[in-house]
Amino acid sequence: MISKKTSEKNLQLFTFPKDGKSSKNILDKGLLITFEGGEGSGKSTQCKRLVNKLVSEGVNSILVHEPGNTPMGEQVRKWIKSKSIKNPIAETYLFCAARAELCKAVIEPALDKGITVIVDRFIHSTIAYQGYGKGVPLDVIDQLNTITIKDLSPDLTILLDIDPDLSTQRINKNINIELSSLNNNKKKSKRENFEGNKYENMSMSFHHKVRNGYLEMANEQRSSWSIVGAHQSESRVADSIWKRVKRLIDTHKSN
Ligand code: ATM
Repeated sequence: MISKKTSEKNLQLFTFPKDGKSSKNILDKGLLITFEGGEGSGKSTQCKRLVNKLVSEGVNSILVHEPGNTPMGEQVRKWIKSKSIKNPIAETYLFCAARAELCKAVIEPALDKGITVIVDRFIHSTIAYQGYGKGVPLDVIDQLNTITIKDLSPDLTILLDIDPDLSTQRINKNINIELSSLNNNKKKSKRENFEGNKYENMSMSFHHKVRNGYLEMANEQRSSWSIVGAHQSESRVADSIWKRVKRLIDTHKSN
């Protein structure tokens, strides 16, 4: 169901599955399910597992990530990952611009076709990172988010919660494994690549602020959030997610 076209080097563009709504879909209306959490929480892996499970259970689904999946979003992603931006409000506008484009070009049309959309990061990333993490006033972000997504709102937000000390260990372990499997020339560029990722280089206190922000939001809106302990094994995390998503599907199933 997921189809990506690479039209430029490193550019991941989203295209709708050709079979669109032609296959059987047990839902009349697509659901919007968002994933949130810090770096190293296993979000991307769990998003992929969920979209595969949904498709196998007869729910037409697609997976997108933020920022990205539109020509503009991929440029924003490249910029954010490699360049330093001095003003957090400028960064906020960039994320919102990429999101607005993704909503219009992909998410809204998919939901209209009855396709369920899984999004790897959405509005709550901006609240957690730019708001709690970098001090952009939360009411400013709320206003921008409202303008950006209009009346789209997630049916469920899954928070993969992990202590930043633990996720840092995971990230470092993965970097070491990747580095040891590369030859010397490639080693250098890979390390440069990781060092260029300014988010992974933020202080531990920043990552703790982001985590606390997420937990505060999740605890304030328990009915539309699910907090899953990301320290558990990949399959246990996937099982917890599926239990919660299955409940959501059962309440939306067409008769
Ligand atoms: P990943 O998709 O690899 O998680 O990277 C995107 C980065 O952009 C991520 N970095 N970390 N850690 C979080 C950051 N981000 C924001 O700061 N605000 C946002 O609104 C979004 C969507 C992402």
